[in-house]
Amino acid sequence: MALICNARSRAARLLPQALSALPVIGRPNAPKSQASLGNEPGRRLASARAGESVSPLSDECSNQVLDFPGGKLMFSPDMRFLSGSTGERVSCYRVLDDNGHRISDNSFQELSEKVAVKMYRDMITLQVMDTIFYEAQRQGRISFYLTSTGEEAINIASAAALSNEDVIFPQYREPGVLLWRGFTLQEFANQCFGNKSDYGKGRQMPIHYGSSKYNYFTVSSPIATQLPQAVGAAYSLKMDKKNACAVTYFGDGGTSEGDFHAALNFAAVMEAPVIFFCRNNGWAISTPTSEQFRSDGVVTRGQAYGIRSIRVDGNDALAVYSAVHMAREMAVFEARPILIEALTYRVGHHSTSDDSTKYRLVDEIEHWRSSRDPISRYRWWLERNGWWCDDAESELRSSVRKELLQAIQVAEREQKPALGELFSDVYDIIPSNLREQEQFLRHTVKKHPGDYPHNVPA
Ligand SMILES: Cc1ncc(C[n+]2csc(CCOP(=O)(O)OP(=O)(O)O)c2C)c(N)n1
Ligand SMILES: [Mg+2]
Repeated sequence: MALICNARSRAARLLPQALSALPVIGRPNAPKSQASLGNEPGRRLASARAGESVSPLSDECSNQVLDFPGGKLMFSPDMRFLSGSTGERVSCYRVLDDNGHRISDNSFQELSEKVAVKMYRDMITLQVMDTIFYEAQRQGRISFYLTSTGEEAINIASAAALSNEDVIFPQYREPGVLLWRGFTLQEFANQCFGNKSDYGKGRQMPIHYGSSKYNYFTVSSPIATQLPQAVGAAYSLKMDKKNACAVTYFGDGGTSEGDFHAALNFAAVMEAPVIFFCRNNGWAISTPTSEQFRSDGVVTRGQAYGIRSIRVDGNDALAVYSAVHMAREMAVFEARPILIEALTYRVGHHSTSDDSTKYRLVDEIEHWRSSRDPISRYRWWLERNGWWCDDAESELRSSVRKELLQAIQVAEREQKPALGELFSDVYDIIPSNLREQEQFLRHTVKKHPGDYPHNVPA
């Protein structure tokens, strides 16, 4: 590290580095004009307030440069705190306006009719799936459900812009990524019903999907744990020289976890090819984002960690597709992390255990449902291209509904995993405390058969 000064400031060069980096006020060997400013706090401090413009440096100290890890930086005689905000809010990239018209002179990633139509079909499938599983929960047929309503474009358009080799670390509101990759409605139903064909063997709550076939790590309930895991996986992809990245999804609420910060820093320092995809939907159950952070959302935090970042309209499928496509190129071919903040709204309740009208205005929900719906906006664009019509729409909706009802019937009839499966697959040799628990469980089920399902094989 070298301190570069002109000759008259030679004394400063002899100071310990830490001291020489201090503000000049009160510094014993600072030029007189500056040291004396410290005795006039009113005048001096007024101009030191954050965000105020400061006149160009006039004396030789303006020539002082500190060569510090991270690059050279200027010394300043002005005590200036960085502002807590950037002033102007970071703008939001979009391709389609609210009526599905392309904004002129807009840069976006072209997509073929085949991909564009599959995107739309999958958005509709996700919407129908949400409606029917939600109803199934209300009928008591499954224990829990959580919809992606309002976030269909985020789910499907982001998935469409990735390669199937990219490894996904989801939160829980992104089943559309799995749908895009080919997970069938029967596979979704098997997981929600926790039957023998569920890959998790019924040990998890509904919506905790996972698939090794589709490089989709199993959803894990504790918020944000997937972020550092994604960075580790991304680093491993880089070491193996794979043309793939890790992609992790999370909500605005997830950014309040320490794991978010650890992951961003880790990724930046290790130059890991990972895309951090934040769905900023305004709410973390009943906590609004105003109680979550004071920064300009999430996008500015990426920059603070040295990560290239963008804010996109999460309800504009073409903007999401374009941003993720570009993010992937940069992550994989430049080996760097990227942060995407997609602005959207959680139109549904948090889950079937929630009633969001208790803490937010119905008008707010309705505004997003009717005026900012990502599916209608994308459909208008498709129709203008001549790629979609009313007949295709009704045919698709009824066939998905039929297929899903059939899948639910099959999943419901399917046997449950055997009781012993609750204790398998973790240890090679089951430890004594788990064996005791298993015996206790079997004894309790025998004693109170009416309290337990009859269709669980011993
Ligand atoms: C570590 C941890 N804390 C709290 C919870 C309870 N919890 C479940 S979902 C959730 C809200 C998360 O909100 P956000 O990340 O914005 O995602 P969204 O539900 O809006 O998609 C909370 C607090 C949890 N699962 N894990
Ligand atoms: Mg949220």
